[in-house]
Amino acid sequence: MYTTELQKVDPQQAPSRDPQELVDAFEARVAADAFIEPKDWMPEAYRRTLIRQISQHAHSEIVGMLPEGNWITRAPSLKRKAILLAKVQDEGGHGLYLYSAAETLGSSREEMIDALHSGKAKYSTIFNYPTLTWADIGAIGWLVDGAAIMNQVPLQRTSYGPYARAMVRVCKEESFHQRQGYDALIVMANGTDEQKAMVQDAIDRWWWPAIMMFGPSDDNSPNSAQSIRWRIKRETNDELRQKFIDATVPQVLLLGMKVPDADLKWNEERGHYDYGALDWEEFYAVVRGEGPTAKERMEARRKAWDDGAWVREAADAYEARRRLKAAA
Ligand code: BYC
Repeated sequence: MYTTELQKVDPQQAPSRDPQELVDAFEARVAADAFIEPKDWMPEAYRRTLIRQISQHAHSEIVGMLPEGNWITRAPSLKRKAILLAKVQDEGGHGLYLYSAAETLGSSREEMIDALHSGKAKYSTIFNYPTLTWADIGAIGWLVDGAAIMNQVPLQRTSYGPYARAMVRVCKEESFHQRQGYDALIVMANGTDEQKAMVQDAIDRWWWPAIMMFGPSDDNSPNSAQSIRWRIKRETNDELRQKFIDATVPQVLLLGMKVPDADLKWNEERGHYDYGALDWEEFYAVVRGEGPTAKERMEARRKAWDDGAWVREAADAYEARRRLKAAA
């Protein structure tokens, strides 16, 4: 199921050309900012890096539905419930575009889902934290989707065409997600003392995990240098983290809230905020699958996959019947 015609194309085709010539032509296209498309020749390591990044991105989108999904039945009004439902559904859609983009590189949906469920593939650390209050839902929209946009806007110019094109729509939807999250927090920040305290508490718990989403610092990021050379990544982890902090601190202040970082200070000379040290031990522990809700998230994903078996079987049966009819 889900196998595409593209998977049948031999990725290392073009036997008649000298390998160095193929590499040179590939490098020249990347250097000229031309997109690499599924049927184009590409180095095996480029393909593997893309499958790794795109599939992990897809996993993050569908695991990301879980912490917010928890609140659909508890949203404080019909309006907020409708918005949250639409947002969670959008995240599912993002997962689908991304799995489809990864499939064009020859990886099957089953392989990718297996890698997620067996713990071989990563997904964003951010979704291993619990959503304790309604303010957390606002904080996720604003901070988590905000960090995602900062990371994904440059990916609209990533060198692999299907990934870049998927990002255009994803970024548009993420912008709406970010605004609805901030809007929910503005309402609460202008509410009762209890609501204000909930907003500050949510910021205190989500700030650091959100800025860790950008990944390890540049000197500890094993994949960055090559990914930047191949123009898969257009900006480094630390560059994006800094941009996010610079853009978001004024938004915290506008809410009348505090950033939970005693070392945060505007640096006039650099034209950026200086910020405190990240807890990398916590980051790597969460990457290893030791986050507060990691077990729960994987159990929910496996259950969703098992419960959906009948849908996949029905889709297969429908497709088999459609083909029979078409042949007749
Ligand atoms: N969490 O060499 P590095 C969303 C891993 S979803 C877990 O810097 P790279 C949303 C990294 O994979 C947001 N693992 O790697 C959804 C690598 O391990 P492997 C998801 C992380 O790839 C629903 C190792 O650490 N966005 O927005 O050059 C609701 C070394 O790192 C993390 C994307 O996936 C992390 N935070 O750079 C709301 C964007 N960070 O794979 C919102 C696309 C690092 O070698 N991805 N690792 O075993 C990227 O831009 C890049 O893959 C990263 C990492 C910046 C994340």
